[in-house]
Amino acid sequence: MTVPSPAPRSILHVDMDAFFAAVEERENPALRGKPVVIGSDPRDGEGRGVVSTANYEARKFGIHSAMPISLAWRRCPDAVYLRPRIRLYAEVSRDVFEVFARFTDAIEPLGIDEAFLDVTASRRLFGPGPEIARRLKEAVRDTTGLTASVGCAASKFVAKVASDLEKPDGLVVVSAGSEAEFLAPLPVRRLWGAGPKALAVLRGLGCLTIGDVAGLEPEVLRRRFGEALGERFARLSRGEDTRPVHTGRQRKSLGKEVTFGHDVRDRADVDRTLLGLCEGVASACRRKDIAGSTVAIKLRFRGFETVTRQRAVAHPVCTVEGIWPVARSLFRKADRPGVPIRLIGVTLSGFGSAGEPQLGMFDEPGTRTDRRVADAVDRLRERFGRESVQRAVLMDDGDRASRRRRG
Ligand code: TTP
Ligand code: MG
Repeated sequence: MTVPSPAPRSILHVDMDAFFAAVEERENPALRGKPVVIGSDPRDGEGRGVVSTANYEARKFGIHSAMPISLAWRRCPDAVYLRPRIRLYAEVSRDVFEVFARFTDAIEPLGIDEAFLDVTASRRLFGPGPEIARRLKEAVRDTTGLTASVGCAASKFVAKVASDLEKPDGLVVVSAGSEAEFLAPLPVRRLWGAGPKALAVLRGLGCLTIGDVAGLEPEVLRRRFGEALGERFARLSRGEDTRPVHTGRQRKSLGKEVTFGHDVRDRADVDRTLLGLCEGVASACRRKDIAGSTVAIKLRFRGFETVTRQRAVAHPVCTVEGIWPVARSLFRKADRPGVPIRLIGVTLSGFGSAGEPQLGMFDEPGTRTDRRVADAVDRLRERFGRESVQRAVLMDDGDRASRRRRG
């Protein structure tokens, strides 16, 4: 029996060409065809700054990013030297990412001018991956007047290598199954994660191309680089890379805390504050579409003694119903009755995506409903402000009375 392998993904790596310089050329067409160098301190070529980027005409003179301006000047005194206008480039970057967003939600930005896009689910709408790549390049050009280079493959690594091969205005497609063949002739320095030290070791092993690495026994690589890195090189050299496109930066933890204006003795007050903090953490989680599997609390007593307690929960949580009981129980255990409290905080960590029900996140009875209610509350708060929806226990009595009167 053969195990069916998952259908190949369509991943694009998109990188704008000579980005800062291209924007300057767009703003001032008189620059077109001339060598253009963008640098932090280009004063008459005497500046001590470095080159941010150079257009492709200037690159013919051997000018490239991170080189001292003074050296660029010596190589091409006739180039046009310009100071970077970061705010302008950031605006154009926003336009570029808006074009990306027409094709998919699964966008992982890598910098101001480059991103991975997982367009697997977009194929139904826009056609096969290479067709989406072609359309995307066209849309970027129509909308921004700039060119992008795109790599299209079934994995991030291969797409990234591909986008760089035919710059500028390139489109390189690597079909699923031909990754190893595509990578084989390329120099080892294109192997992801291979820094100067690793490159020296690889060359010492006789590897000049990625194909040479693929030809080694994986065991040799594991011995030289350790389990993790050795295995990674072995897999990447054969074009195997299953890493997902990460949308939104993955957070390590998300927490909220309050320092009381005066030390608080009344535990009911502390409870209310703790519940409010849990609410804040929960709604921030849901806005980011993440759920955490570890709840922690922090307590500071009068005299600055600080304690923290944490507990892992069976299912990742992103609702106040999930976080609050754990936080309250941790608080009870850490509390020193009678000692005034100065600060309390709640932190959630151990995140995955809340949008991955296959992890069993929402299998707990009632959790689905919690999540739906919570989402509705989030939407109301967005429209009418934070105060519109309050849990009864969070309102003090005066508050409740005044609402009753108004209601
Ligand atoms: P890159 O995409 O690395 O370079 P690029 O877009 O200029 O050229 P290429 O066609 O090779 O992609 O970086 C994007 C922008 O980031 C670049 O235009 C300027 C800025 N940058 C720096 O300021 N310093 C640097 O060292 C690098 C590498 C880039
Ligand atoms: Mg670029």
